[in-house]
Amino acid sequence: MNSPELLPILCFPDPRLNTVARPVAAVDARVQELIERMFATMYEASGIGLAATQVDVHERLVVIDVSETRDQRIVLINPEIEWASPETRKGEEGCLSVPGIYDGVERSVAVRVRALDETGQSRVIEAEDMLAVCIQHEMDHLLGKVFVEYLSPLKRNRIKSKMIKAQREAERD
Ligand code: K1U
Ligand code: ZN
Repeated sequence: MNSPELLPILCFPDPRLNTVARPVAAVDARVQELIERMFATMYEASGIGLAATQVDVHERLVVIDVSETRDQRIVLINPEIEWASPETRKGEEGCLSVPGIYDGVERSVAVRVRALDETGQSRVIEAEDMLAVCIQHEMDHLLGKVFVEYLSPLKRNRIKSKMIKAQREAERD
């Protein structure tokens, strides 16, 4: 079988990253093909998660694989956080839409999420540590929020300038 076609990833500060995603209406062949393309794109970019927003599809769909073996796929369609631990921790985050930038973000250490899987079945996922952080980061993307928005305006503006400069240089080459 052919490998799924990769999708271009939007880069901060592209305003399309601030779009609020709408619910997926039906888990059909179109959505299943999009899931395969998103996993292929995420693995190719060595990421642990990818939200549909990042590939300019504004529907509530996320793919995740935090395993070292890269074979533990998690699909979240129309995810909703049912519970988030009051205990929080500040951890280093990165983002495929903000390449080369890593910084600390305070997140709940555990979450319980309800979502549909790729077959349309409703599932509950209890997550902690890296998976919990990744789920919160990806669900922020679906709300149009990029992790740099948690940083100070000074840091965020520096990152914005750096990204714009890098994008201009890449266009020139
Ligand atoms: O949403 C994304 O852009 C994917 C992002 C997910 C993420 C990483 C780290 C913390 C929270 C969410 C990435 O995969 S960034 C690249 C990456 O593989 C990575 C970066 C830092 C730690 C672990 C992995
Ligand atoms: Zn991200």
